[in-house]
Amino acid sequence: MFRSALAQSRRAAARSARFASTSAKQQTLKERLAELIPVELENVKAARAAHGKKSFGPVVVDQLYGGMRGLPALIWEGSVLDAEEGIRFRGKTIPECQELLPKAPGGQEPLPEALFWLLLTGEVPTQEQVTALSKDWAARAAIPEFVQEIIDRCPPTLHPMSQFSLAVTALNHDSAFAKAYQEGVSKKEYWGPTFEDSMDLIAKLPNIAGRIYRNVYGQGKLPAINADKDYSWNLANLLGFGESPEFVELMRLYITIHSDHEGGNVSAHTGKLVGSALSDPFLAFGASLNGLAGPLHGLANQEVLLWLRKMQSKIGENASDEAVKEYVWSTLKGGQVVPGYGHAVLRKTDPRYMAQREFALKHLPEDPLFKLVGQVYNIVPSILLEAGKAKNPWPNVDAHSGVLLTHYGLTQMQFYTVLFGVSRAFGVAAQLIWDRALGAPLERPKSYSTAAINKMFKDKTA
Ligand code: HAX
Repeated sequence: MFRSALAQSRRAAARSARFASTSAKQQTLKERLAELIPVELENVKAARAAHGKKSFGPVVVDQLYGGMRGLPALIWEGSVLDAEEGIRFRGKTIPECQELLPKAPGGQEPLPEALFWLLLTGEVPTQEQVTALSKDWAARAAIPEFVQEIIDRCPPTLHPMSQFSLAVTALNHDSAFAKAYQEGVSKKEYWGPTFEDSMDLIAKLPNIAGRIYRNVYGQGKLPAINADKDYSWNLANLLGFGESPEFVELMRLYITIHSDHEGGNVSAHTGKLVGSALSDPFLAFGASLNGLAGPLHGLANQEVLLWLRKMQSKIGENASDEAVKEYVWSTLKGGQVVPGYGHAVLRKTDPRYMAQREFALKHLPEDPLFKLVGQVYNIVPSILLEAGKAKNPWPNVDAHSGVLLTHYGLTQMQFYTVLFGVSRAFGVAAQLIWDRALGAPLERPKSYSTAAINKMFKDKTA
């Protein structure tokens, strides 16, 4: 039975690949997806028939107390994280994406539009398809007046991430999925309105982010979206950096590398979990943002800059290695973490850190803060190893991003996680669409009390 399902799915994939090569130029993302969904349904059926009863190995009680580290528990199609090698988006490393994905005219970094296409379909889009996606998102970018008012009424002292989460949650007012569900849409059709909501969500984020930035930091009126420009240019322009081609390039790289990091991290898993209750993509991603706003997750990019600034005010600029070492030890001895270092899965330097370091070496090699980040990179890992607790002493994505943003004049650290949030929507939205297409069920793992665990293992030796 498995063989025939597999053969059937291979035949369907070959048919669809033939179709893709002849009509790729004409196809929109939604049309291509509509072709891929039946193929993937067969793939999943075949994988479950072949492997459904196989064990991944034992679950030990420590995993229940230890934040479920390493527990195989989720299906996530867009990316897989290898502890040594780092992230691959649909099998492609960051350098491969930089090489293969379409770019803006004269640009060197991949367009996030292309990355979204890749995350959703596993295919590299054509330049025309990417341009069409930029235009589609520009056409969907406006945010309802009442959402503008919600943002405008927030006190500037409310953290930008809280404002971001409020605004995204409020977009649920116009959810195509919520409306279709109320009207009795069939399960088989869930993915269509989820796709529309996901496209709207991504498209509206630059206007939301730009409005929060201008409200909080007092930079005046928002410019209109330019439908002839790409997503990252529009985001940069809304923040006041449209005239800086290097900042626009940075946004393209930034969104691409922050988009997805498989499914178990807090923001990705939260979005998937909330979506599994058939909450629409706005509600699901609003929840993701609340998780991203934690200092052990996305807020670490703000914390890194605060930590570096505190270090500079304590030991001065151009401090010696000895002084930096002492400052790192004082952080650890104070019972705090060194922000931007360590990871729950990775055991090597994060390739997202390396991609940003390469960008800095190309565009801002003499920046004093970049030099400090390099100095810290040479010092922190050996101290974390000596301290002996962290399983991964190497830097993660957040150790570098703030320095790049600061260099171009985006110095408001509390805003940094909002940019991470704009990016993370790409990965979460892609998975929400696939979850609804493949009929992913409500998530409901089993929990136990300590008393129940003690009772279960009473009188047992293993
Ligand atoms: N500084 C100091 N101590 C650290 C540390 C760091 N950077 N990283 C880990 N440790 C400590 C942990 O706090 C833990 O201590 P306790 O036993 O006292 O609880 C111990 O080392 C073992 O932790 P671990 O198994 O190595 O790491 P976890 O999987 O538990 O946690 C974290 C992973 C990313 C949360 C952790 O490394 C950390 O707090 N790093 C600093 C914050 C940070 O940079 N977060 C961003 C991570 C990437 C991300 O999600 N970006 O959005």
